[in-house]
Amino acid sequence: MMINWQDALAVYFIAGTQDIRPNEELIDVLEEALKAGATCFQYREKGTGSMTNPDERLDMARRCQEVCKRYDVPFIINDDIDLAIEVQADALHVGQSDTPVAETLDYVAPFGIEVGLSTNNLRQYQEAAEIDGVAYVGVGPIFPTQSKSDAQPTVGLSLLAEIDQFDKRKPAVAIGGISLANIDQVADYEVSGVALISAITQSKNRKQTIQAFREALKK
Ligand code: TZP
Ligand code: MG
Repeated sequence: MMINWQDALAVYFIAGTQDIRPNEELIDVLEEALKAGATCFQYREKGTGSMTNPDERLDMARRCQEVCKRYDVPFIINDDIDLAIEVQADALHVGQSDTPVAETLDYVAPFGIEVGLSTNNLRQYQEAAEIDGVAYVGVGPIFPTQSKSDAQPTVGLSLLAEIDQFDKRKPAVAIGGISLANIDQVADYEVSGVALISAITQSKNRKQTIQAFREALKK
């Protein structure tokens, strides 16, 4: 798949089984989100309540990937090189404290798997922008988040403002605590989109929620 990240990042849904309400299934929430217009999906099985059994993770990854294929959206694996290669994911997303991005690229690029990188400050963003193999950059956490217990300190909208001062070398996606209550503030900056966990998993009306995000972003 040739991925146009500028478009694919618009409403970037992230989830693992740990993020799903007890009465729902990840696979159904994913299908609902894609039907409603989410533009890509990252399988992130991580943190309290996540599945630790590799076979179960592989099975879940395959099921999620099948749904993404049906909706023709990129399927991304969070921070698991082996799993990304095993399922031939479209992309692998890594953070600053995961396997170094150069090493990650050496592993996955030969398989045609693209790489996204999280950044938490201007220096990291600029470094990421210099790395040819990095397909897109995550920027955050913009606001406080309940979805990641070891999240970096909140960077606020000011980091988006700083990044806007530079020539955009990479498509950027804002992450962390983004909701319909603050999307208009985020949309003032030159981001390709927003990465969301709770705004989608906890939504009472996913269709309405996702359409409202797309409208706010004019996507
Ligand atoms: N990385 C930085 S913040 C975050 C991740 C994975 C969690 C985002 O979740 P939410 O619920 O959209 O704040
Ligand atoms: Mg990480």
